[in-house]
Amino acid sequence: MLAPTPTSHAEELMQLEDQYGAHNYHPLPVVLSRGRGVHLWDVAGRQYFDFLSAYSAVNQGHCHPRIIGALTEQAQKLTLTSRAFFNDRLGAAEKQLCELFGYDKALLMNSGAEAVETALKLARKWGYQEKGIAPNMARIVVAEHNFHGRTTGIISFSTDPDSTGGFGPYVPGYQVVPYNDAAALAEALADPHVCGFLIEPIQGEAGVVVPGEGYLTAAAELCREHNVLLITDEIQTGLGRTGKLLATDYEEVRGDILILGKALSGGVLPVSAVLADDAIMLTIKPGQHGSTFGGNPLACAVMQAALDVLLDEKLADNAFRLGEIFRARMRQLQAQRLEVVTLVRGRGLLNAVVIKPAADGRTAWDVCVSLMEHGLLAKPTHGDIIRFAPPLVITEEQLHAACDVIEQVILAF
Ligand code: IF1
Repeated sequence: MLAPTPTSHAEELMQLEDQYGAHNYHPLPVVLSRGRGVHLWDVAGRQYFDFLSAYSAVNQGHCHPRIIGALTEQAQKLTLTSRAFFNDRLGAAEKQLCELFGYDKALLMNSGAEAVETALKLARKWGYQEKGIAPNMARIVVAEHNFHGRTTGIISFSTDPDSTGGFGPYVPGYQVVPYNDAAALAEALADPHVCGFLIEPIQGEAGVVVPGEGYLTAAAELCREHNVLLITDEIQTGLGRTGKLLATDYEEVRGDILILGKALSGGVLPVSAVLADDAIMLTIKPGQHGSTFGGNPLACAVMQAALDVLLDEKLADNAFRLGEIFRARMRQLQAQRLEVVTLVRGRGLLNAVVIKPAADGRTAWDVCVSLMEHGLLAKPTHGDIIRFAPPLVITEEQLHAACDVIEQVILAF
């Protein structure tokens, strides 16, 4: 079939992806070519507020000068040695991570999923070696509606048919419990084969589901009681996104294993990390785990700059303060259009607004298309939920300007 003649440069580029790229996404019809701070520009030069931040990987804002500076400086010197040899960046980067988050050791990987897989392997290793679980009998408890990545190991415990359908057979050794239900968790942890409980402190993909006050504390206590490792996946919620350095800081809970990713590099290149104390981390011996790019000098230089920016620019505090303003504005909007905006929830600058489909069938997707036409980019999840997550460098003035756009679009919906 002859493809229709592209009428614009953007359509030409979308057509290229359609013809030569896998169809594993359904992007909004916008083709971006430049980013700086909270703004993105498309190929026609139109400017947008970015209210997705690449799913919270761009907390420091697009192309932050300090992070790009670290990238370009290191890129002229040394990018990759593999871990077959030492390099002059990894030790200092690991030290900065361990001191900032309060752990003995860090294991650097690349994607978030790789860090999650690393954490699962670590928990199992500890379960056999330290908890004395019989070989191949270790089990890990996870929450319903979890999202931890797309590998076959991780989707083995997903409850989302889109993530799991058609990808079996699945990795055994996982048990699903309802999120935010301490009683169900207590029951599951009583099984002596359980070595770990993997949890998102706030469920991102599920639609920014914030657990009840005290749930994380109860989970930590139950894990301690049953000698089970609490594994906190802060790949999306960590690094200032929810208004604290980590989302678990809201309850002063500390994961036995902490998983970080996304904004660990400020969205410049893939960097992820697993942090744990010696009793857990040293159960993995030389040659038992690794990755070609894990801990490469370029990633270390970028990560150190990204963490410096996070702290120097007090991005967690900014997210906390502006998140309160954002939710207040969305709740005002909800009061005006109860038949459209049915729920507003979140912490810091990780928020979601639930949109009731219109009588004529228009959904959150159509709201996002209209937002795009009015200069703001956001993406719906699970049909009716729009996640609003701008870079944490956003100013109060920019936030109000963005809320004006959201208001205008939703009032017209
Ligand atoms: C996609 C979702 C968000 C994550 C948590 C681990 C990972 C992610 C809590 C894996 C990744 C990304 C993946 C991306 C879209 C995005 C996403 F919609 F998929 F679920 F943010 F909510 N733990 N989330 O959120 O990290 O391997 O991707 O680096 O797959 O479509 P990754």
